[in-house]
Amino acid sequence: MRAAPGAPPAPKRSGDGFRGACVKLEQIEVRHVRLPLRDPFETSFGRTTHKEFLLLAVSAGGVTGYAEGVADADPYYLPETNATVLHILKDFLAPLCFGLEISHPRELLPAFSRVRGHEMAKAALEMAVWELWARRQGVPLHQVLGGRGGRIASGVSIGLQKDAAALVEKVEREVAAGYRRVKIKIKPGHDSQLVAAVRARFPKLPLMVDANSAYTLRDVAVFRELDAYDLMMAEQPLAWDDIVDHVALQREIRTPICLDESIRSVDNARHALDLGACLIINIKVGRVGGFGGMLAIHDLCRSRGVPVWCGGMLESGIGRLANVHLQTLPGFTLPGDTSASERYFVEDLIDPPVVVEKDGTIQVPEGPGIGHAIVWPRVDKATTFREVWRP
Ligand code: OSB
Ligand code: MG
Repeated sequence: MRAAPGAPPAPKRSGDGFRGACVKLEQIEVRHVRLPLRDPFETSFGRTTHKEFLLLAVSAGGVTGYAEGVADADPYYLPETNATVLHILKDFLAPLCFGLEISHPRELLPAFSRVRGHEMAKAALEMAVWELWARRQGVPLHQVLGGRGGRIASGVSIGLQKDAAALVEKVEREVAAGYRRVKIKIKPGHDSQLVAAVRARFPKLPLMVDANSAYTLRDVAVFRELDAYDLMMAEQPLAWDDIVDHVALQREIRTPICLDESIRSVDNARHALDLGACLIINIKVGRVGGFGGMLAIHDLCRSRGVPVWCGGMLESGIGRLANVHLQTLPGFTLPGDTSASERYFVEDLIDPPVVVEKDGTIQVPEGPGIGHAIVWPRVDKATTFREVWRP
């Protein structure tokens, strides 16, 4: 059932959990989930064989909302880990949240501001409340975010391969599958020759590289070389917490820089754009404190005509669907890293899985919340521990 546009949502039950239109959380469940990846994923910062994440379930008034954390087991992409996220949630954010009467999930990120940093922990809880918010109104997540139904364009992120020939083969497979944009991972010693090999085979392919912070300003020659290959962008060439050196690099090269790791708040985004550190921004909702941070960065970039796209963290279907919904906002003008479930997992945790059609698009679900069923026996099988917290 759809709520009339603009009409206040009708609480499903009065009393329990819902004070008028407010949400007061009654329970937070956290699971640690470990799911084997179909193929290992290698970047400049390491090789991943299993997806390990925290799955949150927040309940109020007989409705439960779900979200997948984006932290990894290790601090090699960004400083947070699943262990730090669990600590910050359990000891700070959950108690804080139990004390709130939430009249809109947009209030959560500001309410969390006393906790400095820990964006992934904030996002996991905040996103679960948004998902609950949508389910409670019986509407898809994209509707409460201000997006639309329909389809989104899908791109693909290809990890480091054993050599250039293996990479080209992999690109061929993904292009044949319909993906609208290909991103390849690079690291020092494995960069311009890889790009040259892919470009030789696909002269017109929308192509980009992602360095995951593997370079310094001493490597400017590598990026000048990459300027010859008509790349859509170069993602996060320099340090994970840098803005200033990226300004210097962007002045030296034609290829647009896109920031990923360096953007963890709307203020980071504003600083980067004001200074000229990048021309494009990768938004990962879990990296920017949740949907509130995503919306603020989206709106800022849209007001300045700066394209954004949605990054990925090898999410299971639960996080993947959240990414599908948020990409229906109008500022997401470039294909993101949201690919089909089957590229990552033999069996995803949702039914149906996320599917990419031959035209390189994904259907946006219309059911309540994330919109596809969570397959609990599969989640149970992949759960290594579980905690339940109450006020
Ligand atoms: O930098 O975008 C990244 C995966 C894990 C951590 C960081 C990144 C990535 C990817 C893969 O590029 C995106 C995906 O397929 O989910
Ligand atoms: Mg990246």
